[in-house]
Amino acid sequence: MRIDVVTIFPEYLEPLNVSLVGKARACGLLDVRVHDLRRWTHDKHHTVDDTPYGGGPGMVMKPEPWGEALDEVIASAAAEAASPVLIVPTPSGRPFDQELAVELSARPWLVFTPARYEGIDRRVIDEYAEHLDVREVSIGDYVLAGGEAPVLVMVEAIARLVPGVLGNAESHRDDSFAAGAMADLLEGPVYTKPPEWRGRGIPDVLLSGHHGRIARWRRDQALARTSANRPDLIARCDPAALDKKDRAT
Ligand code: 6GU
Repeated sequence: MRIDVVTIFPEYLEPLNVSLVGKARACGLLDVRVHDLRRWTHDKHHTVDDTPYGGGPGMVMKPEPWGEALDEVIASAAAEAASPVLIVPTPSGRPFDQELAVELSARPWLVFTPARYEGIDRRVIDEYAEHLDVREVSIGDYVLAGGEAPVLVMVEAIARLVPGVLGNAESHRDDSFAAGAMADLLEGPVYTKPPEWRGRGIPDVLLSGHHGRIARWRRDQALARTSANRPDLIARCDPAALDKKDRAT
């Protein structure tokens, strides 16, 4: 998968060299290219913003640098025989969720345009939406100072779904999770060695070796945690997906 990011803060994307995404880049599964938007400015001060038409607070990102940047980044791929998905991070976008991560992880090429200030001149989005699949996406109901952190969030969520990026064991586990009985529930607590830490032990059932009882316990824990932290997920749940024992919980 190829990922391009155009930003005025290329250094903000440095974490893409670390851990899971960094390793996927190093072994060639991901081709990540971060571009400095100011490369496509032509004035002495490398201006990327200006005052909003109609007045109001803040600044708006000028369309010309974005147009030149995106034309060049996207043209570099006429050769790649594919058309990218253009992902525009904005708090006014549709919510980013696991379903969108799955969809995007199957696309060969993603271009992200994280903005600062009050956002990008609307004409840029309208222009590229004429030829490209453009998605305006938000990562949650809060306002960040810019789209770079959302890009880090989205790239990590998408990259771990790209075949080969996660180890086999984990990807198989995920497959069964997505389709399986725990779909839409939050994960319950996990434990490892030592068997006692600061006087605290391990729930007996996990030491019992009874796979059926362990699965039941994990599901009950997941239901309890989901009810406490995300009652909206339980309300949305298909009643057929809850069995008789769940309802007793
Ligand atoms: Cl994608 N951008 C900004 N600036 N704030 C956000 C966001 C995106 N998603 C949630 N808050």
